[in-house]
Amino acid sequence: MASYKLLLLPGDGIGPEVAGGMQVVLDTLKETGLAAFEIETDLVGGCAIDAHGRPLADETLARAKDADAILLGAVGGPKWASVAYENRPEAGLLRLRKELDLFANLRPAICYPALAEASALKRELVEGLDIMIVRELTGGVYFGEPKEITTLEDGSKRAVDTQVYTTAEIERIAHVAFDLAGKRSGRVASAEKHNVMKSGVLWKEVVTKVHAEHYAQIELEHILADNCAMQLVRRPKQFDVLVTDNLFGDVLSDIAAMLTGSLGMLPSASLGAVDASGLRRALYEPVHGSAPDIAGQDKANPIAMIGSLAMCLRYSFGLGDAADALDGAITDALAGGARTADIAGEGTNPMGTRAMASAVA
Ligand code: GGG
Repeated sequence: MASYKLLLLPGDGIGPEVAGGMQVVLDTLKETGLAAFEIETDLVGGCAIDAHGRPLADETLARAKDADAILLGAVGGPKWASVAYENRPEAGLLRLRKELDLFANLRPAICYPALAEASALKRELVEGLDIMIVRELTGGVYFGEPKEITTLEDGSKRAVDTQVYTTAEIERIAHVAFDLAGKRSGRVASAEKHNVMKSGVLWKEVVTKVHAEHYAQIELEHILADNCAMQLVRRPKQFDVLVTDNLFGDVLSDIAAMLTGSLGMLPSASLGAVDASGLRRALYEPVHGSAPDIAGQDKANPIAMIGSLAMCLRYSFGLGDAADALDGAITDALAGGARTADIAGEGTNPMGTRAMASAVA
């Protein structure tokens, strides 16, 4: 039986609870004899600030580099609101993504049949919805310099964030999107704002070139990010693979989440490049944050975290059948009526995090 070394970083808020739910499922996978997992647990985000004074210790980063895959819960919370910006909980996650060069963030937004009524939209608009958002994760305004707040002569302030993209950064994320589309419906929409942003002009130019040179069989549509947001709530099933930059990807995937019923439903994979030995670094995490308002109450939906484990099996370990089985278990649990509070309708008695994880397991 193959054995994989996983680094588990539960993080803050509901992170440890959803990670605990995922571990119930991991134990079941282990019992099936499909694969064995050696799990090392460490700190990231606010809990790491409390323990080490920094949101990501160098030792944790070294462990992350050594693991076959990383599973992360969520980071952040009001407890660390007064921490210096450079040292805030989110900086730990951003450092992990940057240092491991996890440039390709895959965020599938799937509307499970049993949840069509829980969607923010009418059933007919979301039934069968299956969008793959490909968010560029290590560039753009998240990392561009300068990034600062300065004080002007009159005492008022000036804040600057810088959006930077290079040809190489856009090329590699475009390849990921087109390759994925080749295995799906063969359609890619590329969202930017070339009408107001130079980085949008370059984004459109490079995506067009990669398409023409390598993927002529794939259908490509360029769409302005604001129109894309509108189309996601107007007619979401027009999209299959949607590739976009770091910031637009964050915003558009939160919109897409509400089409599936809840932010608690969206898993993600953050992937690096495949190296010479065929391996790549990868981190898997739910799209949602630490939800401090419900932390510690056994209320959080663990499906995004469990779905992230399914993505780990698929993309890091090539265990496609096991990933399909896990996705099927989520479908079945929902079809059987399992609901946490975020996806329970009016008058329904929701179950807790642990009960939902057990239903899937
Ligand atoms: N599980 C995701 C999470 O904790 N997100 C909080 C965060 O740091 N978000 C930054 C971003 O991805 O834009």
